[in-house]
Amino acid sequence: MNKHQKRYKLVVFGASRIGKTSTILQFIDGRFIETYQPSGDETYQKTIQIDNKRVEIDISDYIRTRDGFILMYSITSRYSFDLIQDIHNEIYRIRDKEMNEHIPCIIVGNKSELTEEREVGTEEGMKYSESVQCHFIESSAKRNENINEIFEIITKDVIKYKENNNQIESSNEEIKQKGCFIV
Ligand SMILES: Nc1nc2c(ncn2[C@@H]2O[C@H](COP(=O)(O)OP(=O)(O)OP(=O)(O)O)[C@@H](O)[C@H]2O)c(=O)[nH]1
Ligand SMILES: [Mg+2]
Repeated sequence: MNKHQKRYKLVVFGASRIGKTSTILQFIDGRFIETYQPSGDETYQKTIQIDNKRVEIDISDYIRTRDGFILMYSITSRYSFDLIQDIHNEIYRIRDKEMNEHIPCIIVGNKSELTEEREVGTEEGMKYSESVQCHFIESSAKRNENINEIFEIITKDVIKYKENNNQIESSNEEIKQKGCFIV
């Protein structure tokens, strides 16, 4: 990684067996494995191009201290969709953020090709995501549908978020240097 290249840390959260590892492997290696293997705490890296800039993203399943969150459920599992809502609340609790503050996040309904087994409607996923100000997409790790898009959308959100926060930090710095304090 050259020293000008930025690195962003993402995490994929969600219930067991909904396709988190499959999505990451499809994205990183362009492969899909039918047989299920439970995950440990692996991390994966890939360099992608965002608006003509190369950025490195670092993806894991289980780590907490992340820049952006991919909250994944399977459209075939109502339980996994409900769990996303708990995880979302938990992230805000751990980060000590108000619900109206933005944390870079995308909600992903995976296994989208299993239409016959669908338990969660597209509209429903979309509505919930809107209500918590997260991006939303349905994907299929199996068919490699919308996989790159997941990582592109979340990385753009993280970049924008970091730029805004740096602006806020540097303007706070300016205020401090001018000797003003806001309590
Ligand atoms: N039909 C279909 N099957 C999928 C898709 N994505 C993953 N799978 C299958 O679902 C099973 C679980 O996928 P994993 O990627 O291991 O799920 P995970 O969320 O990482 O599971 P844990 O690591 O246990 O939390 C595997 O048998 C995959 O082949 C998909 O888009 N469509
Ligand atoms: Mg896994």
